[in-house]
Amino acid sequence: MNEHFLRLWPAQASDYAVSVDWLVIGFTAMMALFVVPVFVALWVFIWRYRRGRPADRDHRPQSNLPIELAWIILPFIGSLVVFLLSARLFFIARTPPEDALEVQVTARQWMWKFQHQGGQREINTLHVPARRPVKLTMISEDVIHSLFFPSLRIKQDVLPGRYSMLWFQAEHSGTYGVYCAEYCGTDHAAMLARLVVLNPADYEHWLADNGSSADLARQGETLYRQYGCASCHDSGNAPPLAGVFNRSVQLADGSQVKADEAYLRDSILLPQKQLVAGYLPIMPTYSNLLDEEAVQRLVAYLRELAEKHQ
Ligand code: HEC
Ligand SMILES: [Cu+2]
Repeated sequence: MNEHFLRLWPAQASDYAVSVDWLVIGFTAMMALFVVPVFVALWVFIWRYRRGRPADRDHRPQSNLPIELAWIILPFIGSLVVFLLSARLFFIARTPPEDALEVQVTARQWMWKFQHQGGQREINTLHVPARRPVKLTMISEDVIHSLFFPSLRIKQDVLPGRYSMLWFQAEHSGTYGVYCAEYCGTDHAAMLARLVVLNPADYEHWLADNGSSADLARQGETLYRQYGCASCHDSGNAPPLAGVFNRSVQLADGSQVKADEAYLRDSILLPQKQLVAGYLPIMPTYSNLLDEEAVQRLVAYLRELAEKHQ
């Protein structure tokens, strides 16, 4: 497709990618530091004590405390440094900034679907602005997939029935390869996508050119009316949904949950899974009516309601 596909050392599209590469290079160098002396000594001794060589063979083993301490402590410190550096990167990868741009991802055999907050939708191509954090909330409509951005050095399984998350900040505009990294059936190898990183101004143009008439929350509001949610939720038969997002919800079994995206998704698709305390289990299952993308729109609407509600 383009030069970024099938490169052994992919382009570095983010600062995170640069840090990961330094970690890999540093770790490899440290391993070489441990391994090379062992192999050098191995061959020296093989040579020196080969058969027929009149070498002195009755050395008593003698201890040498400084050497013992050195080979225990130095590798320990080296490994600890690598551990701390990788723990830091892991922490960064798990902690999206608050102001990240949000994109909803739905995977299925065999394509990637992306929904932007403005309502723009694309398949197998993802447009993002450079130098801005982007957070992907991902779910699969069938089997396990895995979204892999080699040029960003990030990869995350995309699971059916459960949201997972990736975030990144691309620094350089360009087009980068995106892969499915979990074998998912016949056309797994063809489950490719492109990441198009645009300069912020070009990104604004792209948004405007691809603008849909309604943003994600408006589309969710339409679904909310279309599927009769209001008949229960705005009538007292069901909990009001205006401020529910991110609130703590008391469940019928006595436990408490935070109404995050995953909880709201499950409430819509599997209403009997977690019953809200004080209500009857009368909510119908929407799993055969709404697909994951529709649920993402409803959740966007409920989120917006909560933001207005504050
Ligand atoms: C027939 C009535 C009915 C309809 C229609 C209905 N719900 Fe519900 N819903 C309920 C009831 C009752 C509860 C509380 C009991 C439970 O958890 O199932 C509930 C719970 C919820 C919750 C969890 C609320 C909380 O406070 O934790 C969400 C979210 C939700 N519904 C969303 C929807 C959406 C979105 C629709 C439309 C696609 C919808 N509901 C349609 C009756 C309904
Ligand atoms: Cu796949």
